[in-house]
Amino acid sequence: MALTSNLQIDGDRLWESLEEMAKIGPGIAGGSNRQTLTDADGEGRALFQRWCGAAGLSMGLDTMGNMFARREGTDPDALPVYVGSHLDTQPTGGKYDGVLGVLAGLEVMRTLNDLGIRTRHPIVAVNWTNEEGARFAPAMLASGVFAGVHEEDWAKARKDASGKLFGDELKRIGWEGEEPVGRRKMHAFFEYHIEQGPILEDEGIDIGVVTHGQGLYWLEVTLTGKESHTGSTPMHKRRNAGLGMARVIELVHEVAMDHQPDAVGTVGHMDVHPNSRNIIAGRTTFTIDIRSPDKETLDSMRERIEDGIDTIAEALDIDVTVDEVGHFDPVTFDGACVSAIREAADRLGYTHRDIVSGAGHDACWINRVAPTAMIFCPCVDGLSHNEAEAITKEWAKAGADVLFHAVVETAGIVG
Ligand code: HGY
Ligand code: MN
Ligand code: MN
Repeated sequence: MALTSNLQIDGDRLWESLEEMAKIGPGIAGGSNRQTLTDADGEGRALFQRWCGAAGLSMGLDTMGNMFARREGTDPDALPVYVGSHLDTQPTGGKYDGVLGVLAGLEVMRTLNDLGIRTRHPIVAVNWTNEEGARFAPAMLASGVFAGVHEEDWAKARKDASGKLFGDELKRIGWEGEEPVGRRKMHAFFEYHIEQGPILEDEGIDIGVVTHGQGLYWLEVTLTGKESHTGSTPMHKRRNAGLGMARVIELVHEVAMDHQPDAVGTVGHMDVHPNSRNIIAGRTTFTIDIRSPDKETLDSMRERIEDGIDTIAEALDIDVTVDEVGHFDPVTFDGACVSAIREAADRLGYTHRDIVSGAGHDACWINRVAPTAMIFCPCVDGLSHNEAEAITKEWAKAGADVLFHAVVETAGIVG
């Protein structure tokens, strides 16, 4: 049996599943707040598990809470084709970031069941724990442990803002598995995700064929000056950590602007101590997020920013520490997997273009241990990490059709 363009997923069922999942951990403005290892995350996992059980899939769970829902192939010795993303969201996240890729993976299985198609390779739908890195930094934490980038103990010792440990929270919600993390071998991994940027929508294109992912550094900076009275401390006698942070934020922006059109630089997480309106900030802690598709550019941006921070600290007589809390080099995805996606889009008659991922994804780590590629669908105004994140049912379906064809083609139809 050959894959023909009429073999497509059930777009209504996928959409209903997205809407159903979005009811768990709702945001306050119509999006999602299903942060990793919260009770809401646990509920979302349970719903995914129920759906997988109803589709006849067997569920594996590893010691980092990664979920693996398996559909048997005709050749049990053949390495499975994996397909998935993440169910956790930002605190003010959208309903589709990550979730679309997990539920589209389930939809691939449901469609195979409907069509009675058997594949040679087994197929496994995945939910990676803590992709967002919002509650426990860094992002893509559990896929990073799976790919051997992070030690499991280090990951489980990561703390959230209230001092809770990742490992304790994973146990608390009851989703710590027995399976040692990282043992699974993959024939290939496909991740379907919203673009989280404006290119596909602006160009009126259905499918992003993701050939590369840009590299990233997350640097956590702490500036320490001296708290003192805002009214009675003369300007020349201040050690103002707040002013230091403001100058670093400007520096990060300037360095990114010097490497347009691709590089980006942001300070998104900021803590000010004691954060009182009439006390000069004695300490500021903030995260610098810089990204570029080019490794040399990325490294030179980091160097220029760290040198600049030292100059700012000296000028303001404040102390500084800089810790790297996240990093991966720019990623080149697997040629054969990328071609399978391109051919699927062509077969189905969807418009497509090659694209570099601006955001980080679990696929960026899994690409180290298996042939990997990604599919993007457009999102409204390119907006993401915002509760107003939106896609259309048609966009969701088109990408899931391409995912279905790419995965099934790679898994080999037996009949
Ligand atoms: O930060 C990222 O790029 C991803 O959304 N976690
Ligand atoms: Mn995501
Ligand atoms: Mn995200």
